[in-house]
Amino acid sequence: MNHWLYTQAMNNPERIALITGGLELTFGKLYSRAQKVSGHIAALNLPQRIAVQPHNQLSSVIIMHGLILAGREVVTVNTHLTESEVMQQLSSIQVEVLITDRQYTAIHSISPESLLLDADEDTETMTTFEEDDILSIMFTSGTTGVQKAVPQTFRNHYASAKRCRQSFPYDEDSRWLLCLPLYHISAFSILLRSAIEGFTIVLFEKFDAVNVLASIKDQNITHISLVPQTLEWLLDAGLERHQLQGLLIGGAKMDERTLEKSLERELPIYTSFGMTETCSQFITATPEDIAKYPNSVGRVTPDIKVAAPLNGAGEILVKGDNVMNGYLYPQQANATSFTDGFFMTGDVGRITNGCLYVLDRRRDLIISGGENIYPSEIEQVVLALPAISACAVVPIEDDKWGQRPALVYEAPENMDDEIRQVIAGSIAKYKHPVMMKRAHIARTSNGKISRHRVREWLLNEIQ
Ligand code: S0N
Ligand code: AMP
Ligand code: MG
Ligand code: MG
Repeated sequence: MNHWLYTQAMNNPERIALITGGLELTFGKLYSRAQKVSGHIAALNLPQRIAVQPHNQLSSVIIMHGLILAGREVVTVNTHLTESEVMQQLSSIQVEVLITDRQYTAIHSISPESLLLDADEDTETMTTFEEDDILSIMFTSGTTGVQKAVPQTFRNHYASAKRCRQSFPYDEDSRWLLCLPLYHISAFSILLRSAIEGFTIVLFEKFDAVNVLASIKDQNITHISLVPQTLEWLLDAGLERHQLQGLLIGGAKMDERTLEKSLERELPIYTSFGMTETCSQFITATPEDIAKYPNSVGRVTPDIKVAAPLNGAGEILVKGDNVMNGYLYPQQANATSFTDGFFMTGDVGRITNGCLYVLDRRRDLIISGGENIYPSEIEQVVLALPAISACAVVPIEDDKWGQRPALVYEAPENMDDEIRQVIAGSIAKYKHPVMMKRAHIARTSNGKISRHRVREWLLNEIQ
């Protein structure tokens, strides 16, 4: 198959691919700039698997397309992580090169600028790819605290884009506002949909409600992807419909008040459900679906299944070309992640009237502003302090972020400062507990700690 960006550049060279920071780039220009990057990568003899820590900037878009054209696997890394978190992720899948503007000691880093210098030599790039090649690799947090590496092939991405368009209509004349981080599939998928379909992306360096509203009003934005939290912030700032044809909401459950407010303003809301492993949403409720079945995430197709009796609750299972083939790391997670050809999401749902409802998310997952946090990521770090005999991280409700993590720990004396210190050195700031309590933690008869009971205790305590 021909590279999607190559095809756009050949067929529609003058069409606008990207608008950002007052700049406009056509598909022809984007392709030629990405091709130069690809030439640099080839000339430097860089390995097959290359990580990038992308800011939401033009340079990242060019570099990521350049990596794809060079036939490299693009490993995307969250820009907020600490060095130890980055190294854990990269070493788990043997990545030796990272494109970043940060200074790391433990890995060969390349600055984005050095890849963007004009190459003298004429560069030849491959124009085709194999569908089962890996295009990207993303990390997703797991229950055990270990980050899991998710490979996403060309086939996966193409199937996902096709599926997306079926329930969330867009075409080559669309203008899609991109204000989510490029290292997540929520945003990366927009880059690929644009290369496949030929629509224009309006890229935001960071989410800012006032600027996003101004862009929606003045730049003829037709489509936007948001997490529930950023939708709420936009509503509070006065979001109106203007030229919007669709707001794609995903990554977490949207609360009913946010939906009501959106409907009062006649916003064309699409609620969706998906994950990194499925290359973005695989089921999406249209405004018509939502009018009839307000809390559902869309109509079920034959390749979606809930492993439970009709109308009962059970794990949501999904099958299809958009689903990853299996974690690259840890491999043993694959044994418990597939059943009968279906991927097991870990989330609990129910199918009623042909629509899917998400009832409960993956065990103990905390979602803060659309970023996932597993308690064990934090608990493991805290438990490394010898004075701490037990601890539990549980969610508390938060007006701004939806949820934030709180820590309850057991120790002979107050350890707040030591805990803060060890956390600061090893865990990204958005995962830091916003509250700490020292207390005796009750165990079950077999000695286990129940986060559920700790949470109940804490809620009682802080009332
Ligand atoms: C909400 C966002 C935009 C907030 O980030 P912001 O305002 O840019 O913050 P920073 O300037 O980076 O930092 C300022 C301070 O705020 C702290 N902070 C940042 N983020 C968080 C957070 N999430 N929770 C708590 N604190 C946070 C920083 O630490 C910093 O602190 P100080 O000032 O003290 O140093 C940002 O968080 C964001 O973009 N969130 C969304 C991420 C996302 O995209 N999640 C979705 C992941 N899921 C998927 O990709 C699968 C589903 C999917 O594909 C999808 C999802 C949505 C829509 C469509 C789809 C689709 O299917 O297509
Ligand atoms: P990620 O690890 O970023 O790919 O996040 C995927 C997870 O986000 C899913 O497994 C769910 O737990 C959660 N999620 C995504 N969409 C929804 C939704 N509509 N309702 C509830 N949870 C969701
Ligand atoms: Mg994640
Ligand atoms: Mg999420």
